[in-house]
Amino acid sequence: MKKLVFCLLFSLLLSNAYGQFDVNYDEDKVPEFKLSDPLKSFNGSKIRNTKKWEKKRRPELMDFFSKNIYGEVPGQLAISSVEILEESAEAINGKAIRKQVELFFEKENKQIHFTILLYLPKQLTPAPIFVAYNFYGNHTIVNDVNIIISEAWAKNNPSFGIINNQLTEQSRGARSDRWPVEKIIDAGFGLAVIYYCEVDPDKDDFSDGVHPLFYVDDQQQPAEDEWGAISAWAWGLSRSMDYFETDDAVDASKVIVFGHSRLGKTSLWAGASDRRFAGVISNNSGCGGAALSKRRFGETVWRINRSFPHWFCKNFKNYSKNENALPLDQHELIACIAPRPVYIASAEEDLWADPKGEFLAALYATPVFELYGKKGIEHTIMPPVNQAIHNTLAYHIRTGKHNVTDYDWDQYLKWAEMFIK
Ligand code: GTR
Repeated sequence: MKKLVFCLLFSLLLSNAYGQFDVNYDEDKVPEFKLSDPLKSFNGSKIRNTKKWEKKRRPELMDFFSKNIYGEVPGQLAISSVEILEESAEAINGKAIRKQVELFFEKENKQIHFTILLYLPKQLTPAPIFVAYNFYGNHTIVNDVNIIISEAWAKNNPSFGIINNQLTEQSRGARSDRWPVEKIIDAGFGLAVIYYCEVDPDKDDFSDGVHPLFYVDDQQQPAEDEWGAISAWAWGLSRSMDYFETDDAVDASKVIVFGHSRLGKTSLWAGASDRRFAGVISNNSGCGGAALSKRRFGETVWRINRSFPHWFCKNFKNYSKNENALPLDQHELIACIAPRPVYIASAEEDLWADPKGEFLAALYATPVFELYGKKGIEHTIMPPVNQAIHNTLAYHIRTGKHNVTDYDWDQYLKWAEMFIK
């Protein structure tokens, strides 16, 4: 008996250590919650027109997201210099121009730099583009020997040939299944990618990446309301936009920011905080991205803050196991992008990211799109799998797992043709 009790207690402890008790995948166990109305300000006043939305509601929502979720960027920093590292007019079977552009930043005797790899359709100048981060380096997105391998820190991953935190030749083209570059070019779009760890290495360490450039005196890490990694990555996307505005081959008024998973959280925040992005795509972004936090389905605020303490600002920890104290939810982040086109995409088997919560966030963001005379999500029930809804605010749930697939890109290209081009 004693042994049994001990075993039970031990497994209880173990499962709790791994957070088992905090992961709910049962729709019936989703707690009751009240969502805030995007068209009602914190003081209760009704928002009846776009003027009031722009002047009052949107700023107060953005202010809350900035100071309590993603963290504020502490200052401004312009590109100090640009270097074209490489350029060719014979890429992607002769259909595209390839350009590798390095951006340098300097402040307080510290510097960072990151490289944008661009493929642009030859037949179209200036071209609308997608801009996105990748997880394992620019050289993974297509099997092209000319792509420079980043020297920035990488998380070890033997299947990508990453040991000693360095990217290697072994992973050249290894992620080409997620990046149908030729199809993007054929559709009349360009693609710009950046290795995200060049802007801020994805680890709980604030001594590297862009953060230290803004430290005051002997500051070691961002303040409670200052930027975590997602906000830093969003900052990098905005700096890439600064560059696009100077490149005649890019139509800077038609830049769509795309991201998957943690980088889909980033694309939403980048799109909300920088209105120069003409459109936003969030692929399987889940908790802290498109999914409603208050549903606590799959990954929760507590869980994400515990596993990735560096992604959000420190203030976000106030909402771990305390989601109902949030005066807003992620539908209002999507709303803050309106009236610009936004695409939220889920995957049927990606329960960790809460597909239903992602759909509901799009649905509940709809009134703000409608305020601008744009179409959002018109049906309150989730569409069947693989039946995309293409409005200004778009949504699909596809079959399969947490990933970026051809189905996803086929939808994005069709939608971008309708709403961005
Ligand atoms: C998971 C994390 C998710 C998602 C994903 C990813 O481990 O819990 O929020 O961001 O990583 O980025 O691949």
